[in-house]
Amino acid sequence: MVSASQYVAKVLEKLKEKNACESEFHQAATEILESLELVFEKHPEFIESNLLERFVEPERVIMFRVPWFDDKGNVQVNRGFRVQFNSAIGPYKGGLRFHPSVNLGIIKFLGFEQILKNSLTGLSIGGGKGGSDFDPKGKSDNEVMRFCQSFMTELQKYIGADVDVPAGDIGVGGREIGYLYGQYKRLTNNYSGVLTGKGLAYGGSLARKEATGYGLVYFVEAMLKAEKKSFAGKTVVISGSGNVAIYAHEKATQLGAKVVAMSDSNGFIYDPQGIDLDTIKQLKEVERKRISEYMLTHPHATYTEGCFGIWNIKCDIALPSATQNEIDEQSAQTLVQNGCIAVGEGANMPTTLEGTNVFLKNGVLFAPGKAANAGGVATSALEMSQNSQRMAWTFEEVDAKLKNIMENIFAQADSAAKEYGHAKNYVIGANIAGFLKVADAMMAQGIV
Ligand code: NDP
Ligand code: 2IT
Repeated sequence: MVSASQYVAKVLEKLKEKNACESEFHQAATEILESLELVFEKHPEFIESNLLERFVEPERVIMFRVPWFDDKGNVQVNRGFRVQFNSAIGPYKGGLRFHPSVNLGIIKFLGFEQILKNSLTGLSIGGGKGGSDFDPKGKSDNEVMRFCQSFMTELQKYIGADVDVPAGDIGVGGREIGYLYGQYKRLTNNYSGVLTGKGLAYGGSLARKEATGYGLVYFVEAMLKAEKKSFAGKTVVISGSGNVAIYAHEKATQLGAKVVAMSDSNGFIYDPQGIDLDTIKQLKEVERKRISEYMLTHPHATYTEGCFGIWNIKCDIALPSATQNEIDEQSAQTLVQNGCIAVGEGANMPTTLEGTNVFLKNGVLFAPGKAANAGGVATSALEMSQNSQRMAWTFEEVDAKLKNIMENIFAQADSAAKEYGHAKNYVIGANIAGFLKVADAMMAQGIV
């Protein structure tokens, strides 16, 4: 029989050949598969049943046309996606991303990561992801609504509370989930928990909005605690100023840290006194404006065009929470030189493979996204539980469960890393711990 490393290399080579233009999927798969070599050494039965080649192939890929009328009466056409990657441990679960950069490779990398992330939560949810190359920026509410209605007209054929439960991601927040839910209900005449991140008036969960950012900070706090460190008194830089970034700021500040920089896709602000979160919430959640407008009310701060320069700001803890590949090798080196002790990925795959290696080699505590940002989807699963029970839990109940789940994910990643001889390497730990549960379920279910 082939060795574990030959087997992994062969599957990876075939994956790259079969999915030639999907660079983000190659990147996510390379990181995950290389960690899994250690698992295949211990489990030759996984190689015998060609588990890995089945694991990297989505169970189903849906791609569809999304036609809609803009406010001028012109017909616009976008492309919609839903990748139903793996249902071994539960119904497909994962967000929808609306951003002009969206393509199949991006949705596949996100869906692939989601399988392991969802497994780490300990809850019964499989991996999926979807979205569209639609750009909500600069569109009127009516345009966003017409787009969402058209998108759901097709998507509703493939989803269901026990089948596939989408949620938000970049460009999809409460407004979009509301329009999508309204159209689902209208077409199916079925009031069920088919989407998460819903408004509180129609089945949403308290603390879902806060969950990814809070969960990120809970995870990093657990990672720091293992080194007898904490957030108190630390300087923090957070990229992005969307859902994840805002609530990471809120929780880090509650724990005694000072957040000095945040960004959007145009540029970043630096406020040495600590960024005023109420202003950011007003600009981003209410007015949908650019972060540069922070300067109008906080003239002592500085604004710099371009989002990547944010990593030149000296900090103790970096929480990249905007998008993929925002920290490259150079930015990682700068962070290390500036004395950064911990990095927590709020975004999915915000660090390149080279950047990750810089952190690991220099002893920076590194919390990979699939573990550190799992609080969002975990709380989505709590929303699904509340929907099935027709119950609503209090904010405190949900938040306490979230904190417990994040501490548990840290413990799993930590113990798998130790067991496989790579203590404190939470990339390897999270990949292995997440994979083993899915692998066991796939083995038990036969060749499917
Ligand atoms: P939002 O749409 O609320 O915010 C995204 C933020 O990132 C905005 O500030 C946006 O700036 C910035 N951004 C987006 N794309 C780019 C880009 N290509 N270059 C530079 N900046 C960019 O999204 P979320 O906060 O929900 O998501 C942020 C990240 O967290 C994503 O990687 C997502 O996959 C991940 N994530 C989200 C979860 C959730 O529950 N929402 C759960 C787990 C992970 P601008 O406004 O200018 O576009
Ligand atoms: O990347 C993610 O985990 C999300 N965007 C959240 C998915 C969800 O189903 O809540």
